[in-house]
Amino acid sequence: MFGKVLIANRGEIAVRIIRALEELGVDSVAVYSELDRDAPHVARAGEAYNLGEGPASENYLNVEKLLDVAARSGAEAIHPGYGFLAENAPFAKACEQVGMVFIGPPASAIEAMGSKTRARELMKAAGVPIVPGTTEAVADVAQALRIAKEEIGFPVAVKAAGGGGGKGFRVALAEADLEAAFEGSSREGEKFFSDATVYLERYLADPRHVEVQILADSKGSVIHLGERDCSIQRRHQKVIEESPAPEWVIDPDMRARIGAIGVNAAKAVDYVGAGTIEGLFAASPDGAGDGAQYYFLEMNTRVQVEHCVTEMTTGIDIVKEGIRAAAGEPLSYTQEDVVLSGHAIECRINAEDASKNFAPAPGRIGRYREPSGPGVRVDSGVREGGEVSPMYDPMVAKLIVWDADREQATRRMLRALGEFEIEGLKTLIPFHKALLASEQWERGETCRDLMEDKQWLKSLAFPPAAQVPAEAEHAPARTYEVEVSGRRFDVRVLGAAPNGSSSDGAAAGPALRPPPRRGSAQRSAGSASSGGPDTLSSPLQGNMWKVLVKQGEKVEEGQLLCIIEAMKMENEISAHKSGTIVELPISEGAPIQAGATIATIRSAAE
Ligand code: MV4
Repeated sequence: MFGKVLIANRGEIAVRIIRALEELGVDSVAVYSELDRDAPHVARAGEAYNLGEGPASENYLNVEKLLDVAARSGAEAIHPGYGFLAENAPFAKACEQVGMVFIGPPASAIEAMGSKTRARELMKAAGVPIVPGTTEAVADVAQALRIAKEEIGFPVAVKAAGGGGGKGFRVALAEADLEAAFEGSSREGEKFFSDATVYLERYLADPRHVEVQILADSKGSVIHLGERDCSIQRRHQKVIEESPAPEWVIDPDMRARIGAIGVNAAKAVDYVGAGTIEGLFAASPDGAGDGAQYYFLEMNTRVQVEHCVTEMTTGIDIVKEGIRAAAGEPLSYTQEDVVLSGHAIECRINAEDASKNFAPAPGRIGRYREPSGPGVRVDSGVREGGEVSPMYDPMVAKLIVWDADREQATRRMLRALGEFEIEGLKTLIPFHKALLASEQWERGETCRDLMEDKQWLKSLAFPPAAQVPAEAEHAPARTYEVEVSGRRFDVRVLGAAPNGSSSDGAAAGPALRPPPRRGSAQRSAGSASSGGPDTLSSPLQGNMWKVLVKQGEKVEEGQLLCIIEAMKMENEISAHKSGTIVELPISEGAPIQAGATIATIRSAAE
């Protein structure tokens, strides 16, 4: 086993890896950006190195700096976590070249799975079922049209070869849509992966996203740990994951079939470590009633965000097994040792406002209390008083619960969500509470209708008390605990405290700065009109990906105005109020700073 490992990551996954290393008796080395100076992963590691300020490209993604710090600290291996350099074959090779172990699969496996066309070709040859379609690049629209008409049939999915996770994914329902889908997919592939190559798949109607966890060692042993159902997604970002899939969706026979497919896929690329085969589960392809099918979609050659639900149902520490495999040790388990028990659910607690199109809601965390009790696990990378920066992933914590079955796990999750206290910023907690209480969830549906239901999402708006009204900006609320006739109540008093007494909650524990008013898109004080401030500013720094409105246009509150791409994520920005767009100083493709004006909207009454 290694003596010391550097973690080239931040947030909850860095903390997760540090914990695994500690249990293995391995020293940990954290790295951090200037912004993360006070982050939990820094405090939690054995030693930590500042990689400097600036965007991730200058610190968490800077290969030269990482390898330099790894060498200086005496680390023998680097764990990339997920995101950042996790699926970067050149980085895995660079580690190899300087004698540093990359904790992950061989660079060749990352490369093979990185090209989705190559992966489809390899999987087909290995007998792994792939979604019907092409395994080679489609040259142009004319060829796409011929293949779609003669071989696949409409509707077809057009996907970017360099893509994955939904990037560059377009659907052509009929012949007339194909050109736009082809061009859109190709453009997005070029933009995000410098690869305009696209391929075609048959478009499956409302499939489930079902993936299987794999562990492999360097001796050739490959096992699977059962499936995860991640069908609840928003713009291809998973928000809730569970394991196993609802029992009426995947039966033991199908589970064994999916497991075998995962093992074969991993073996075909000589995989080592923890990995995931993602696939689509179609109850009845084409509605033809010819039985359920499972198709390979892509492989994630790293530990995933949602690995925790599998840890809960198997009792196997996936992160530790991955580190052991990289150190050349055999897996601690055979397939026969893997026994699935009960049901686990994970909710991603993102700093986002579901009622405003899941707008990013970075800011400073006020009071913060994590839930606990039986069957509850929280993996987080934040703490009270910490800042959630718009520079990074909005996921601040993962709440995972386990119980004997899906129904009880759901109740336990609702209980734990109720215990979770995060003040100062908006999170997906209200969204998760509402979704898990829905009939759609109870029936184990993919919930796509809910995720697109503007009215339903709007109903999840945060109570006005949480959004300090503009005129009361400097008059924070105080909370008191009182007893009335012996019964205890929490009372929240708004406005300035009398006699200049402390403005912090009398019973709210340590004095905290009033949480800054950040959130969805920020409102700056415009003209004091009935409709509130006119100016909508950008909550984050990024690139203007799409502008969906024009100056002079009338918009409704909540209407999508533009999409800002930041950290490879598309962030939807919607109108903060109804009115006419009198100013729109943004253009597609241009960079935008946090705080910069997106639009000025004047209410009709003015
Ligand atoms: C598909 C599909 C239908 N047909 N491919 C790809 C990335 C992943 N985030 C979702 N992807 C899909 N690929 C074909 N050929 C539908 C989706 C899809 C989806 C799948 C399962 C559960 C939720 C989904 C939400 C949007 C798109």
